[in-house]
Amino acid sequence: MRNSTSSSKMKGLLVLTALFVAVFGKVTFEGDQVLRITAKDAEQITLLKELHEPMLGLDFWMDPVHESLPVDVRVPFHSLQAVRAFLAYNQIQYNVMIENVQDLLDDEEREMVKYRALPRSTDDFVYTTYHNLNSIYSFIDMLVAEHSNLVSKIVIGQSYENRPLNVLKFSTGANRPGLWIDTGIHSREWVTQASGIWFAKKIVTDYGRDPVLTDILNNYDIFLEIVTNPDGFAYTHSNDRMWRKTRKPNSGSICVGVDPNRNWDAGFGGGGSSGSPCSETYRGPSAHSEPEVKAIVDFVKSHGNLKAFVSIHSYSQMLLYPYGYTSTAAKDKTELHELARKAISELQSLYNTSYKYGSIITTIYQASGGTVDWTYNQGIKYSYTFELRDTGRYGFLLPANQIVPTAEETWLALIAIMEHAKNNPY
Ligand code: 0X9
Ligand code: ZN
Repeated sequence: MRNSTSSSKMKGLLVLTALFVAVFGKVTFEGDQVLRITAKDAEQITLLKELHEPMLGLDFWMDPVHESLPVDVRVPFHSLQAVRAFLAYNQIQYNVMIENVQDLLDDEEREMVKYRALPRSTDDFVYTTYHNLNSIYSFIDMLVAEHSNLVSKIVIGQSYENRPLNVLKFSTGANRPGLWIDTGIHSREWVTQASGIWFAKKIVTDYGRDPVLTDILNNYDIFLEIVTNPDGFAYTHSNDRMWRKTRKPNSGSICVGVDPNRNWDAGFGGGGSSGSPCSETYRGPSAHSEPEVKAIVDFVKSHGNLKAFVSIHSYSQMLLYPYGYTSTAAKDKTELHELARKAISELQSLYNTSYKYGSIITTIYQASGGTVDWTYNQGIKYSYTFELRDTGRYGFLLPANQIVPTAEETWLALIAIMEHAKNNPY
């Protein structure tokens, strides 16, 4: 995820990849490995940045930033020898996290095809597997049909490829302040959309039964956007499981897509974002250039009364608050920090999953133009972003048997945040 120049070599490689996909349909990851590289000092970090050479085709899941954070990188089979030799020569420590990426994708696919048939109700829906876009859209429609007194679907806009941007609105009365949750703004972070589905079912199940959720919903509306980047998500199923960005072409480049978590008007263009269309952190030509981002911006402004905004990513196991673009502390830092501590202690109480927490820039890395920096600057005090499971054993390829435990523990943290927002009106 780093600035890469669109050199002619890179174009060659990308054209080859594009051709391969056009002919064979889907990118394969046979023989690709994910390495966890542990740099021991700043010099080794600098060396690792050389691996951004476009011909190598490396996919940095965690970029080299400072020695305290391990660097996770997917190395295509054709570059494995070279990368290993480079690491050995420079005496840089690493271990193999994933032996063969394609094996994990085959497991994931085998698990999914077992449940191809569309269920008749959300009770029959399989929450323990990953689903494609059609299946999620049909889940949304079933849920609304089953609980039309509690939940409705609002379409806040269209994606670049004209897919609806669906938001579930859980509401028990008119003119209430709102709480927002989004999942899947980065399309390859599949455990997030899967958790979003589980949250939706949990809300309709618990309303009227769980006193805390009931009290929240008797005073606030909850908005939930499950597939925040539908074009990217469709593409992760059809062509490239590792796709992160949007799918809008970039004029003057053969590279497609913008990082929707660098596209917001909050420190737009600053450090930890790239101006190169081929980069995984490409910020886009201007703030809010992506329709998927603009739709949320318009919604937040026209609603005008959101009190919490939670944007959910994976992976790393972190609960983060603003800022990402600046090391200036947020004015509510003390309260946000204390609430994060409470939320992660609730989360940990279920399966003992441990989370780090703090501001984005101090806890993970500098990222400019991020979602929650913008919502916080709009006056939404309880702006948070999660990085769900795991810490890198499987990374973005979290096995489906961890979906429900991940969603369950995350829900406890979400309830803590929403309850605090309710008890602390501002
Ligand atoms: O780089 C990002 O956008 C986030 N990491 S991810 O692997 N999900 O892409 C980190 C940026 C700050 N964190 C969040 N906004 N979640
Ligand atoms: Zn993400």
